[in-house]
Amino acid sequence: MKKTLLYLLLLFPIALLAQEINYDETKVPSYTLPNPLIMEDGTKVTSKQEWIEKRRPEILDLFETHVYGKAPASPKDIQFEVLSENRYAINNMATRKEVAVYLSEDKTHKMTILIYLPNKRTGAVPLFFGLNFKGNHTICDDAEITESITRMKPRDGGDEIRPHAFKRGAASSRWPVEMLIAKGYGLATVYRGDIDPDYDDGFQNGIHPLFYNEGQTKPRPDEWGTLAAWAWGLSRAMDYFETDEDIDAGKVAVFGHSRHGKTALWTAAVDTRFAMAVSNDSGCGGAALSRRRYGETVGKINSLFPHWFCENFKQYSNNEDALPVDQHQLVALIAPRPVYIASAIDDRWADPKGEFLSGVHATAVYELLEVAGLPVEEMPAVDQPEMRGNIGYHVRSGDHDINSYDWEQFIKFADIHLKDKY
Ligand code: GTR
Repeated sequence: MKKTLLYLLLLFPIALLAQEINYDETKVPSYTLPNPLIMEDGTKVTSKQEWIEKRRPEILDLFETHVYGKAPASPKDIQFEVLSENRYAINNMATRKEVAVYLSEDKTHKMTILIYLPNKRTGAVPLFFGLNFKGNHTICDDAEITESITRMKPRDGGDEIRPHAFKRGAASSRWPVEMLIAKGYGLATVYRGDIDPDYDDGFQNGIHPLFYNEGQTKPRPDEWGTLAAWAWGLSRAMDYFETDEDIDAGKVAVFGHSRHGKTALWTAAVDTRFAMAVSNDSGCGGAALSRRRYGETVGKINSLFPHWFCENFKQYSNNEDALPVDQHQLVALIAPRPVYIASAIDDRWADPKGEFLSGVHATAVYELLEVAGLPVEEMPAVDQPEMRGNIGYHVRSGDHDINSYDWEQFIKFADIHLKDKY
């Protein structure tokens, strides 16, 4: 008897959790999305100028206050140092540079940007730029990349720093360095742990404490979580790109897979210097509409990753209709710049359809700005990319990952939007 009770008690929360996750399209609740072209006071936005001067800042502020959190301005004392440079990388096809960005005056906090630039170039090159999960040395089997100091949640009271946790080149299937170089693009990346390690430690170990006011011990409810901190770090790399004459800082595409896809979209929304954004399988808190509650939900993401968003976002767990924004407005913040949204059909956790619909519902803003957004309202078939407008989309066959198929599409899209100015 006792055993049965215990069993039921154990099963109950599991059943509850299982119930919460919906993968049935017919069970997606009906919802009304906030209209990106209606001001919070009900006024319609009818001109470019109204969008740029009024509605865009309003939406940006709503996302900062309720979703990602406000980040500080760039520090005035930011310093860069080229740590290494080799012109004979990747079979002499590329120049590899490693650049330290010191995020504090005393140089205690630095992030290292790893950059590959095609040697076959006539001037400054366009660049794909994004965070990596496991360290710079994992993106390519190149013996000379400095191993990142990998920082992860300590196990059993152990150390946060885990030397040699990941092998050189371990993530190379996700980073087609040679393909990008051959197509005339540079590639740059930063290990996200250099900015803020990806676990909940009460915001002590990343860059947040560098900006606390006297007596402050954690971000305020409307201040940056980890995703906004990563985005802030990507902007500091952009500060460097603007100083590097081999890089065309006006043609940088910020990209990311999954949590880094969420970050890429937010980075491009906040920092208009990024010319293009690519979101791969970014899901909840990325391109997927929160109100659909399909796959990962706001409640789920806030409990699994309490450090990713600002504290205010927790109010919307299982309360999505109260959110003053939804993720199509995040895409709209990038307008009129090109944005590519990629999904994978088996990645139901990320809600491929919800990712697609963000593009559909951001389109009105692109059109107001006199460019095409996503020119279709029905989801394209699997492996049939849509890239006629400034919002590109594909749903690839297969599961949650970023692979060479995805990259081929990103490059085609960049060829359309970045190369013409190249
Ligand atoms: C999952 C998370 C997703 C996505 C993914 C990833 O566990 O629930 O939101 O970000 O991780 O980053 O791979």
